[in-house]
Amino acid sequence: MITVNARPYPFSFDPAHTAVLMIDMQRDFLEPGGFGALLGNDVRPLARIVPACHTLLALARHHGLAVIHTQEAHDPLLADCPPAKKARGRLACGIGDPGPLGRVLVAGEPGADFISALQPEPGDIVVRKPGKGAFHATALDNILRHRGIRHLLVGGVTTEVCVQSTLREANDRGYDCLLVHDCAASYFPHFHDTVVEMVVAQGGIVGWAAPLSAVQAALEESHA
Ligand code: C5J
Repeated sequence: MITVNARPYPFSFDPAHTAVLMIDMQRDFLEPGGFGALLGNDVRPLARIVPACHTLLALARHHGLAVIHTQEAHDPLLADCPPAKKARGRLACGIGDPGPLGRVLVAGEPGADFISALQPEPGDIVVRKPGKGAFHATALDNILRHRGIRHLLVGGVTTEVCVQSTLREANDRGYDCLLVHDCAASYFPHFHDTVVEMVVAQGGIVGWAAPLSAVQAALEESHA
């Protein structure tokens, strides 16, 4: 077992039964012209976590953890996009419309792709999802159960939307989740900080939180 110095208390996991779940590190959320920017957000704060996410993925592959990337994107007919989601925000250029990165939040378009620094590698799993939570209308739970995965190290964007929704869905399904908090980001830094506190409050009511350095130290110590 590996034990990470985490809040509210140490988080232990067996690498053979653990996945890194990297949420939605897509051009649509991190780059100018994508969905996040069209919503009026300054996308720059999200870029700061890219090196840490890269290190977390490299550590996972090196230490034999499963790597799963989620991708928020709809099919080209928007058959999996609830009309309420498309209408939300009253955007002039919204989901399915042609934008600077191709059709907004549509699978196969440039904006839906992962940023170049965090492209999936052979052996990684990609789960496309139509919602904010990665368990809604996806095979994620089956994938995890078939692989015997019980622990998740979670990063990605945005902390208070897709990361938090997914953490809560995973927690309710019985997975132990560690939010690697410097591998997650929000357009609103105070939302990020608040989510970290919400996760670890009340004895870790939704999970644990730790910085990448603590995960790295624990994994490297296990190989010393
Ligand atoms: C949002 C996400 N914020 N990946 N998606 O719409 O957090």
